[in-house]
Amino acid sequence: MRHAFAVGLGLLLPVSPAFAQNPRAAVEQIEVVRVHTRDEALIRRIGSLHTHVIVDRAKGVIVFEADPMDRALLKSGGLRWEVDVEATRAVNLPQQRLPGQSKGIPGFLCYRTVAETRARLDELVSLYPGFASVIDIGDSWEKTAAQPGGGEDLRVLRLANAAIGGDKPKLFIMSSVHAREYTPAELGLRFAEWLLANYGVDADATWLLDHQELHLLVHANPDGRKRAEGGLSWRKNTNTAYCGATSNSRGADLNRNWPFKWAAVPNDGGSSPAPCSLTYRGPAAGSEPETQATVAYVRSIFPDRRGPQDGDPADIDTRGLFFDIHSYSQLVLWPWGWTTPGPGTADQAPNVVPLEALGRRFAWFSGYTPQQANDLYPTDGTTEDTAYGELGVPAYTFELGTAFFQDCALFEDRILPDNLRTLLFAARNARAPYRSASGPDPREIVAEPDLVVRGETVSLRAVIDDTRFNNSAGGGQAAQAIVAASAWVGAAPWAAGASAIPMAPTDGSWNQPSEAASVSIDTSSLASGRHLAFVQGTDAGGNDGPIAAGFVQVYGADQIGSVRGVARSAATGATIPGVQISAGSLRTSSATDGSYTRRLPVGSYTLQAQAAGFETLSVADLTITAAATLDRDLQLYALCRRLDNDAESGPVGWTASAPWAITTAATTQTGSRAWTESPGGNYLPNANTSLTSPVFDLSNYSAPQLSFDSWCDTESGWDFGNIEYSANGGSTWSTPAWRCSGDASLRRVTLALPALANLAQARLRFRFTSDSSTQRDGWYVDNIVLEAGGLACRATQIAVPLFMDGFEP
Ligand code: 0X9
Ligand code: ZN
Repeated sequence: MRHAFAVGLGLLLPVSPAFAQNPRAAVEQIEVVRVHTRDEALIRRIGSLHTHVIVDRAKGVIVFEADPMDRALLKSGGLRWEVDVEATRAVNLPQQRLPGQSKGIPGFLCYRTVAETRARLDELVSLYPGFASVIDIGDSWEKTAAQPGGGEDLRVLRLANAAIGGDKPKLFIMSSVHAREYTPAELGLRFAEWLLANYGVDADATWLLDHQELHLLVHANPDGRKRAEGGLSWRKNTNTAYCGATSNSRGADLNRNWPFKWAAVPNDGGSSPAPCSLTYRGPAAGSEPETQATVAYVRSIFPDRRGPQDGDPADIDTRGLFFDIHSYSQLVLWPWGWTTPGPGTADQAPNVVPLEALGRRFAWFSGYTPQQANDLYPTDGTTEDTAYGELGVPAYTFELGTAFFQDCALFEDRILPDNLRTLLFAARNARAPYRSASGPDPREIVAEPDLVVRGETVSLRAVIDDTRFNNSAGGGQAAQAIVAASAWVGAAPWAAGASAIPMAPTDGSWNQPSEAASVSIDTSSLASGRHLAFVQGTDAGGNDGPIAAGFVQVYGADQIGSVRGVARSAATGATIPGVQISAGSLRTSSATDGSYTRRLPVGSYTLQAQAAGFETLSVADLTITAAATLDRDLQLYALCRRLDNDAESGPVGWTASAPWAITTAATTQTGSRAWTESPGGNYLPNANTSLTSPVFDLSNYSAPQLSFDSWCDTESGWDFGNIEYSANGGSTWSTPAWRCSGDASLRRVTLALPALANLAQARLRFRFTSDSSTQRDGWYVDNIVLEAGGLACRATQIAVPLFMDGFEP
């Protein structure tokens, strides 16, 4: 019987005629199915023709998205299989605007639409004229075919400091080439925004924009994406030539249409020839306008550094990095995709050693599983095989997160930070990726002091770390002892005439795979201003790692002054240690006795002082004059608690609609009691029930901030814990300011609610909603605190006389 199924899927025949020719019905329902099989050939066959495939070989189960024809084949095939109801619901998510939602994809405030992305790119160009430009690299299919919607330009955001010339290493990132994959485009855009916002603030952002280029194709498939924004589970482009002009299964899979090894895997094992298939490769290599434009652009920015034979390695000095960001599965993938792994086959890319090493480093930062792209199933005509195969540039596919329509809270809190740091690390490798792949990474670069009078000595420290490999999935990257580290101050290591300053191991000998290192920097010949201090380490294998940088500022004695003082509580006069004090990008923190001193270049500043539990203090018009010390004590006002509910002492004025109640179930581990909307076990279908705060007065209160513990075991994408607020005592309620779904882990959530500032009739609620199917344990919340600052809060804190020193106003 298994045999019959295999034939049906075209495993033993080149292509099942039905599969190749029959256009599908106009609207087709995808169902996620679980097939029980241990037949490797069948698993690979299914894998090559489907997305989103998950194989559990231990259990002998393969899960994939099956269309009606697949299901017909399964029904006739005699295998044990069933529909995964929850997963099916997750790929067919109907999208509804949140109440009051005016931006983002309906139901998802955190993902900008194609139109919003276009506007934001224009805005970035006008905000950062010397750094950002937009390049129109070609048209989407709908634009070339003059379709009713008009189509879109494919737009690359290029970031580089235009004031510094030269041929710079390039990082190319394309995202959301599969339309329904929501998170990749937003990650790409946020990475660009982070770099621009941190120029001159973060040393790495600064040198990356000075000495490298970022080329970002945020929406690699805008036509398809516009469909997916409407809630369709759209993957391909929208070309009406394939599968019928009105079918929602039409279009070509742009990640099977790229020219290198297009359709190369035998027996259609790497892509589908069937126009309605989710992995339809198109009628010819590079047939789609999106592919043509993107490939031409990639060829224009990366020279060819690899020979013509499959086995030719790229030159070790190849510069640049290529990324194609997808979702989902939490994977870091490197070429090849087109080869078939197996005993005795040469399935690895010729540069596999550094490709794998760098992939395992990326996976250290993201926590994802590192593997060769063909590990699960072969694919042909993919983006990263073309970038690497044609040009030799190291190329990677990331699969972000755990869902196409990923919940925003999980995106913001985990996926975004995990992958921003991965991309930042990646960017630091673009100069010599095949060399730095195995080399140690310098971290925690500190210059002390960070600002000196010319001639003073700076101690530059770093930790040179060779251990950051993710060795899961059968990996064996060995960390090697550090043997050297160098610093360059003022000039980049690659600048003509730059001289390396050797660093010394803090413990006296280079023998560990992670070593603290330092060096004293003579500043007597440095020009006035801010200098980048570059650090690079070398391991026992002779591998020079990537660069990381810090800042050192040097001025003449006539260009520096300072500010000093003591940070105290306005209410009690007690000194406050650990206050974070910043003036522009220069920072310090108060000592155990509350005192601080900060040297600054002469000029005018606004000082910001921040400490947990206190209102942020801003001291404007601070004028620093040469060789003088300005005394400025900092009087910090404690934040006032306007709401407080730890569930230990009952509802204390809160209104709990049934079945909300206080439970002693230990799920949240935050005390003996917590609130939950389903104290009896799982929540009910179609729940809509709130825990509502008393009305509270925020007149003359500013910067309200809510924090609480959350444990949110719900059906992801369907059942939600929502935070909403009311400005009128509960008559009307806001769009959810935050919501959770399918996150069964304890988290402390902190939310700024600026809209509630100064309102006399403020109110909050924790509203739980579920749909008709699949119930879980539910939502637990605890230790709810709303704090605010402002005049009304300060009035409760009688200012005590400060110690008057110097010319305190
Ligand atoms: O099938 C794909 O195109 C990718 N998965 S997705 O769910 N985002 O569609 C995986 C491709 C993996 N193989 C290569 N990149 N070669
Ligand atoms: Zn994808």
